[in-house]
Amino acid sequence: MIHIIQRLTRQRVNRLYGPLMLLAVLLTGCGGDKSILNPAGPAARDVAIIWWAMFGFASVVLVALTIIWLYTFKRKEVKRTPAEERRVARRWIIGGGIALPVASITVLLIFGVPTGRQMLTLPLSEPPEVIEVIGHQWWWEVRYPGAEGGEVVTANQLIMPAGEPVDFHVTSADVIHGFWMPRLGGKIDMIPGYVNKIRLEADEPVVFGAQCAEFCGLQHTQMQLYVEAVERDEYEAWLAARQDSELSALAASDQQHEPAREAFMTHCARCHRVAGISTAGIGPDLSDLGSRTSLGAGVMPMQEGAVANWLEHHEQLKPGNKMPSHRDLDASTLASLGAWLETLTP
Ligand code: HEC
Ligand SMILES: [Cu+2]
Repeated sequence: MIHIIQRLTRQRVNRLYGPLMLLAVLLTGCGGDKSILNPAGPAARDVAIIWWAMFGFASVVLVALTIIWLYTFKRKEVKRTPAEERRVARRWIIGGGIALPVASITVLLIFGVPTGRQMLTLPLSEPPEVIEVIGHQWWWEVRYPGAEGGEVVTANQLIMPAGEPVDFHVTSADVIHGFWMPRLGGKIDMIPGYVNKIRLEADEPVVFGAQCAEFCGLQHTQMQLYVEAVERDEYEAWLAARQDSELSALAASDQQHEPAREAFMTHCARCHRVAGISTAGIGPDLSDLGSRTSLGAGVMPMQEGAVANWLEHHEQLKPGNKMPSHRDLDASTLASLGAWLETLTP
């Protein structure tokens, strides 16, 4: 007897397991640092409200249609003349096929248009901060043209001031990419040869992720961007520490890393910029690499020894990425290059 009960409960639990797991997976979409349902700014909040309203309305429609559909099995045959039949059919077509969609689309536009409008880069009395983001296969170049003391350039991380609108000017160096910070609002295409603009704001200091949202090749999913919104004064200090003059001193700071710098000039300088040493922009700017939270646009966390590990294994860590293999360099050279690059922490 007990045996049978046990078996039955187990079966019941087993049967519930699938739907429960599915629910759990679906609910993960409601939180996290890349969820539109976890808004961190005014535009994203409006988008989330519209999303919930649409979800609620769609649920009501689904339930109503299901009830009507079930009712059609139950109801008794009504005798109608062909003319009556046509009139009833017409009522459904006009009501459900024209009036309902027109009404719901109108309501959607009433709320949707202002939401979209607040992301347009319309003139403001005080011009907002401009941050330029350039998509590359498969990494992000980020430029701060408005920095006091000259433009600042970084890669794979975006620091922005919180509590004020920021205009993002986005473009691409190769194929079409998509700039998307789900917690701040709408996404926008990054198109080669054209600059798209979007205005977004973070309410308060926060850290979250952005993601390339337009399929751009093999490592599209590994094209992630670390975003951090900070207070205005912290933002300015962050920029000041990344002025060329500051970074150049950093790159040349001690004799110990002289061999690594030489190896860099021979093998890496044609693609990477390190302020004060090299100027190329084919790969990510490495001038402040030591201060990053991850490497390879989110492929691996930054920690001691991570850069050497990336240099040695990047072809396995991010297959197909556009950096050539470093198999011609021995492990100790790569280790010294890694150790030096990790010291570049403004
Ligand atoms: C032909 C150009 C090229 C050369 C030469 C090159 N790299 Fe790269 N490197 C790249 C590209 C492109 C990426 C971006 C890969 C990705 O994430 O998809 C990259 C990524 C990196 C990264 C990760 C940067 C980040 O923001 O996460 C480091 C560190 C790096 N390279 C160091 C080096 C070193 C050190 C050398 C010399 C031994 C070197 N690279 C040589 C093109 C190059
Ligand atoms: Cu992309």
